[in-house]
Amino acid sequence: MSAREVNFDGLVGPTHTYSGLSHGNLASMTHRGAGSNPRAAALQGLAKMKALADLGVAQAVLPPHERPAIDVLRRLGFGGRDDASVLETAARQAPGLLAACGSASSMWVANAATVAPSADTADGRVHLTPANLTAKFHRSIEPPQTTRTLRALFRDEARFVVHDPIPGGQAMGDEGAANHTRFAPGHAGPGLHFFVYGHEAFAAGVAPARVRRFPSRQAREASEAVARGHRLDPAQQVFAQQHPEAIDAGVFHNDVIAVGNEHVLLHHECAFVRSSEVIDELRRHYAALHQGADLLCVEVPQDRVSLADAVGSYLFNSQLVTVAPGHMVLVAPQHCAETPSVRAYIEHLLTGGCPPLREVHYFDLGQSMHNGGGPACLRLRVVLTPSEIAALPPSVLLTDATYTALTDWVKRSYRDHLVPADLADPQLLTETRAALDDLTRLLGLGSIYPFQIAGA
Ligand code: SUG
Repeated sequence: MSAREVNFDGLVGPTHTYSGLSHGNLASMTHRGAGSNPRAAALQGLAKMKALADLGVAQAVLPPHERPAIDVLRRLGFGGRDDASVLETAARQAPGLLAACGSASSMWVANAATVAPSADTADGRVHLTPANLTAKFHRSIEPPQTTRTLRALFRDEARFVVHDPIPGGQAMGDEGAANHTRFAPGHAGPGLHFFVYGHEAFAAGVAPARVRRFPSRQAREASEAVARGHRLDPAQQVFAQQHPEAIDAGVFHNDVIAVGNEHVLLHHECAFVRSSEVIDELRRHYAALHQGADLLCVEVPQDRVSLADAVGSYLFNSQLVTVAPGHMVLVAPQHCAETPSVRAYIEHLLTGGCPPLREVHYFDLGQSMHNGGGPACLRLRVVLTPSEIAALPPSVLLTDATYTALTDWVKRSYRDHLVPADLADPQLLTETRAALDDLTRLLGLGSIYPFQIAGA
């Protein structure tokens, strides 16, 4: 059955701020307290979506979450007559919690869920497991909304299963597709699922996540649970451990150090523990699934691109997309063009270093990048058949008309300057809810947000 990859991009929410919430994510740590521009952030994201759609890549949108999360602040004991008093009390007593509950981090939808296409699963349905995101408080409050949103989009239960997130606790962290890559020629099944974890939760009894300089976020046991839930065949799964040195250099997700597409894996020399064994295992499994076909693994040596340049430029957080059979495009952050070692390496890839790669397109995603979110962080890949695409609410697919409607919506609803202290402003909450109400109508999603759902 024919299938294509649909890139679902997260729309940046109206409360996009820099609060330094992600220890281990160097960009987030560096930009703590800086002024942000939510309007520019959302428009930069939309410009990338439009460019991909123009390249012929199927493109869809995922809506942002309601922030500040008043429901969470109330559960944390900030009561009051009305929502304005909740904000005021939280700002006075616990500004850090308010910043976390106001973060627009749901934009990085590579962390929304892990996905298995219907060609790969035992019951022939598309499986999605929302990530539990237990490693960071501000992200751990995302799964309930992510689950509601995915169930509103993938609502046909004959075709789709949206699981509950994996039970958490810090050691059982699951960060979704950012630590998962699927390989398959032309995206058609059966695919090989590559899961990368940072630590084993139960390696020595109940162990906490390994902490050296920076903690790891993904547990092997969580990835295994996702694979079981998705009813994948063991022959379709490979697990590998992220290199602790990479985590300590700021590689908080595998998609900061490796990217794959169809039959290609581009990875840094320091991405995995026992890298050559991992690559052998991947190639063996891939050949077994696809009549001896080769998985092209391109290793980027440390002496060509250092770990520091890889993290600083976000080379591996580029999207590698197929625009025609055998013709791939690298969708890279502008920072790559400005980092000499990385720019030179991309030239090498384009001139024979990675034969299917024919073009690079650079994008200014500075607003998201300053929080550690490059092109690949902003998208969730979902391989769908034509009838599965037809079962989605049509307005979530990006067309010229939806692009225009969404950019107009951003221009009339978003502020162009915020600092974390602005999250206490009750007027910002009112504006945000009005904007999200408009958006759910525009996307044909019905009521999905706590403020729209009585008693949620
Ligand atoms: O989880 N940054 C996000 C960036 C996520 C990037 N995603 C992928 N690599 N797939 C994170 O660390 C920073 C928010 C702040 O500091 O205000 C933040 O959450």
